[in-house]
Amino acid sequence: MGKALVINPSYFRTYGSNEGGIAFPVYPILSLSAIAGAVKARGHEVKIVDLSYRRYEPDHIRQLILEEKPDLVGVTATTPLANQMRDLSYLVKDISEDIITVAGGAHPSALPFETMQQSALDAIVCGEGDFVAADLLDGKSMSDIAGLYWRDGEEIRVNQPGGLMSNLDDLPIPAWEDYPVECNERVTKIIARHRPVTTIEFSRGCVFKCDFCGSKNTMGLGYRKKSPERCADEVELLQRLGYRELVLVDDIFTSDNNWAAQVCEEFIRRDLDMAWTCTNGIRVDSANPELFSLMKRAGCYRVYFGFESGNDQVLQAFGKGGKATLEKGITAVEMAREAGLEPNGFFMVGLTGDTEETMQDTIDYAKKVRLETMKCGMTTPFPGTPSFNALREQGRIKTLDWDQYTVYNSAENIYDHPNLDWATIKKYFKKFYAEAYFGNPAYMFRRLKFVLKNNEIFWNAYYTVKFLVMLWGKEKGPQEEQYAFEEKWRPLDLKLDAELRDYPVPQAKGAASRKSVLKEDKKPDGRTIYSAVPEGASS
Ligand code: B12
Ligand code: SF4
Repeated sequence: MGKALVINPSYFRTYGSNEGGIAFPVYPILSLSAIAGAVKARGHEVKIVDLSYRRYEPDHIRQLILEEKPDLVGVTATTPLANQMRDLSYLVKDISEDIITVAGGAHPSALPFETMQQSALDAIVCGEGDFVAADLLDGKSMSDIAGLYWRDGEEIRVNQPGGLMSNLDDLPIPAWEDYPVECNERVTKIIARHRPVTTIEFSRGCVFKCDFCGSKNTMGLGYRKKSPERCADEVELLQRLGYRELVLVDDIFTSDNNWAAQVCEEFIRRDLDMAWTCTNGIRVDSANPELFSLMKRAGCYRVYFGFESGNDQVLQAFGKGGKATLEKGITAVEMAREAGLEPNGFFMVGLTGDTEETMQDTIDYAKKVRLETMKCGMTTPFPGTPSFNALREQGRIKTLDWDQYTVYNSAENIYDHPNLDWATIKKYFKKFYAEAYFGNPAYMFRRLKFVLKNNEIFWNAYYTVKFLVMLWGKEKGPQEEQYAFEEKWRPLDLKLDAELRDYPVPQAKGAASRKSVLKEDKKPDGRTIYSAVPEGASS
């Protein structure tokens, strides 16, 4: 029997500024519970370490590793957390060369080879990786694990990808019971009404191609679903564990209306008493009045719609367009209201194709749709997204220091927008909040009614003050991280103007192997680089 210690790095720096503090979404994350579930199912031990709510303190981790004596340390990371993941890999190797270090998640999946080059990691999972930690603890050789990037002496080896899982019911049940309970209580009232809260997934993937989105790198292009019975079993288990609310992390739960309805019917049939929300956003064109009513009856109380822009040309330009029109957005919100769901919206400024006029359209549109809250972000090109690749080709990406890729700050340090300067983007970002909230009497009246009805006066007043500080207070900016091994980090062998490696997007269609969409390129130094073959071309 082996032991894994799996780490979610600290969000303190990413969200720690006055801009980010208000929206600090701290709750158990699914990747770690999923990996832990698989490790336990194979008879190994696991310890989940969630640093999201506290500072990164290398000595604290060192102590933990010395106490727990794991055989494997796993780290998950988005791009803003990539440098912490690097530092952790050196820290573990400093304690013992024998502990296997492996990483996965959005950033390593987007840039697997580069992440190996930059770190002391033994291996990286590119894409889905539920069973990798369990396989390694079982003693499986790295060369036999599909999709793995791994270190072989000085060489970085790449294994042929294995394809995405075809039947999500084959996944072990996530080990929610092992998640440190303090994480379940910290989530802000704005995000979840009932506590303890945790995350759950009913489906994986998305078939759309918005240019700012990196979800395909892990979950692939396509849509896969758990059976309604399996979804209900998971909710039932969480109910037994004492959870009272679930945040659904699915890219678009309503992608398949019929299946989503069956899931809700199963919850209703079993009389499950669980609140849940579609916090991650659903597309307006997947809205359906009957489905929304069923969702409400099944415990869902809040949905977020991904509107992004209030201009149809911009929707087209960044790859949404099609059926997700502005008209559809307005109807979708009214459908949700009619069904008794709280409609909320996500918007962005600085999108591909945005101009001053179109950003104003977005603000005007946000005022028009009758939402409960509106969240606006400044578009940031994360590695692994089409927009990052395009901006890089145009020479507009200004840094590959992942510490700059924080959530609510310094996007101007990351890139230059093709047709907008940063002063203008920031102006419209603030204007969005000023006009959509405070310059919107209809909204203010609606919100007051909502707050009184739900008895949320204190929290709304509290967040309004924080919000005002965020918008008009002095910018603190992200705080410096205290890395332990920065001087040892391997440099990134990726120049700003270097040609990018082209990584394939996993395809879920028919659960085909990724082989069919890959071109193999054997390098003289023994490495194998795979490139995506354009749709329609034969491999
Ligand atoms: C829920 C979610 C969050 C949650 C939890 C984050 C988390 N790490 O789980 C919160 C709200 C905190 C969050 C915040 C942010 N997020 Co977010 N988030 C998601 C979302 C919607 C789902 C993630 C999820 O739970 N999926 C289900 C689980 C099972 O899958 P998974 O996490 O990918 O893990 C699997 C594999 O990746 C792999 N794996 C992952 N980790 C590890 C570790 C080991 C050791 C192994 C072996 C395997 C492994 O195995 C797992 C099982 O198959 C994704 C979109 C998506 N579809 O991926 C975006 C996504 C990950 N987020 C993204 C971004 C940009 C952010 C933010 C930067 C900005 C923001 N939106 O506020 C912040 C960053 C916060 C921070 N400090 O890092 C981007 C990442 C792009 C990038 N290159 O980094 C994504 C892809 C969304 C997008 N549209 O582009 N996010
Ligand atoms: S933003 Fe949403 S709809 Fe667009 S590609 Fe990403 S997951 Fe799909």
